[in-house]
Amino acid sequence: MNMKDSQWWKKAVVYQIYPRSFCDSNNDGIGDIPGIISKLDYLKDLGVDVIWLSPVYVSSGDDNGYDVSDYRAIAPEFGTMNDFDELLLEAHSLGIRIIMDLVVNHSSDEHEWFVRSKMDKSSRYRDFYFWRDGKNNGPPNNWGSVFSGPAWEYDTGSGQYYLHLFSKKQPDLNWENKDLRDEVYDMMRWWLDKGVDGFRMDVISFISKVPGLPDGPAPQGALYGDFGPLSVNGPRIHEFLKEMNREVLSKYDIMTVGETAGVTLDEAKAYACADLSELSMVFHFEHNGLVVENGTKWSDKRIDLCELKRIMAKWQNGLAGKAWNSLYWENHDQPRSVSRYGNDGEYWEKSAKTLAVCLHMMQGTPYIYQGQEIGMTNTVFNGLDDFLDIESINAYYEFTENNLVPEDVMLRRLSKEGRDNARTPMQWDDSGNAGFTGGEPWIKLNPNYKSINVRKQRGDINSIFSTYQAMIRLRHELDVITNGSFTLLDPDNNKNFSYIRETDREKLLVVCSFSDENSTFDLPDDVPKDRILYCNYESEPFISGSELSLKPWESVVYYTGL
Ligand code: TEU
Ligand code: CA
Repeated sequence: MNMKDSQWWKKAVVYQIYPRSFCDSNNDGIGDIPGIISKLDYLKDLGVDVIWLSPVYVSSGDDNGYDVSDYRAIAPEFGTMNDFDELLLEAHSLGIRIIMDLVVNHSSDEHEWFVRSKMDKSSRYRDFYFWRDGKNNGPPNNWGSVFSGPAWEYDTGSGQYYLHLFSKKQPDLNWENKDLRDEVYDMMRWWLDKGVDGFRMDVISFISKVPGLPDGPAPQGALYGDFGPLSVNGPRIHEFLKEMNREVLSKYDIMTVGETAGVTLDEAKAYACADLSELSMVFHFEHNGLVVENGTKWSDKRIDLCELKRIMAKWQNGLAGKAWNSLYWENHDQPRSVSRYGNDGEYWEKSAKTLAVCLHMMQGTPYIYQGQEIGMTNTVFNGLDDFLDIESINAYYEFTENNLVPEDVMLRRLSKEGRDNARTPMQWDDSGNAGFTGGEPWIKLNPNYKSINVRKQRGDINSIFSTYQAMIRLRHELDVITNGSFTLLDPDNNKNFSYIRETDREKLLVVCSFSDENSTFDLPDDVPKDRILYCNYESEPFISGSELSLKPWESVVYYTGL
């Protein structure tokens, strides 16, 4: 079989594991690989097809594993390579595939390549990174880092600066250098030959920089210039990915997903082109951007439903037949979806279910982030000390010390958008530490684990967990979910999110209330109402003529098949 024809990932559902926070087997407070192995039956029960494993490599620990210091070794806190091999074997024996996080826009400053590159200007590794002379007694250009401060760090030893778009312990790798690219491809083959099933590629849209690294635009009052136009979807990005595809990816039956912050619809059509000359699919960030105000996600902005619908529909229709979508509300960088898009108070359960339905009935490969399947919520932060994430801590100081935002306002914004919300331990049961660890967890638990946990929901047909099971089953069974066209209904209705999926043999109508109030919805003519596949209330919605009455956060899926 031509491997490019299999495309098993179009029908697959992916589950993201953030290993540090998933399950701790040895009570040191840190989740680990044996912990994951012990929960494979749980994932099988949920029904997912693929695990995306956030980084488990040896790391300097500045960004929880996204600063890799050895790409071919497992961090001792997560276990051993034997543990990893066992995980892969056991997952495969259950029919679950595993994709690895590939973090190659940057390495750690403790990676051997960087250590040598810093030590010796004449080493072959010097050019693996971006070393530049300073300008006017300052950095080589005006770029700011994603994690605050300048994107350059001065090295007294060599008298030059190196580039780091993220933390200064994450120096950017220079993809212009073919030796570096070959090293990366070798390492990828090494994992693929071991049997892993693909990669999630960290900020892969950042790897090609505009030569000369010119200044970025800096609106008045901005502390730094924006590297975006000079380093996101850069001039050689598609050349690099096509080369990687030719030399590595195309030789294996795998899936790849690019984390492409800053990707546009047109760019995505190239990255995730149906001819599979680059990646299987990409993550776009447009819906995450709905909270951005004055250029920052640290805002009080609430999501506007009509805007959300417009964005989702744009990607559904824009990529149809041309490239493949990925579908996600959550990951380890985003707040919990039931807190961001739903109602994590009175309508916690209904809204978590509705978010599941609304996303999983769309076209594309869905990603479930650990805990999302039981409706885990944003946590409670009592002060700056409760934040562990480098992004939040650095942002706090940058915004408050420059008098951009008062301290209490900044703390409120960090609580709403901070990445630690996603990183609290997985809530397995209501025992001490939620069954995550018998020791002291590395990060505080969400205090609501006594009411929100796996033990309470697994086996209960009315739980959020069961809704996720049902959505996954439907995706496996119904071709229309994978292949049907998408039509958004009533785009200007700010109380519900409804759409039709259709092939010549099947039709789905998905109606989701995103409101705390009762609402009505005008059914279009000729909608399929033959069979209800799912409804999150006990009694189905009331239909009178063409008017459907919806209860708060009600969702229902109607089906017609030929
Ligand atoms: O994230 C890339 C990215 O664009 C982040 O800036 C993300 O948007 C941000 O955290 C939200 O404000 C990837 C990883 O997913 C993230 O965990 C890493 O910290 C980052 O790359 C650097 O490797
Ligand atoms: Ca452990």
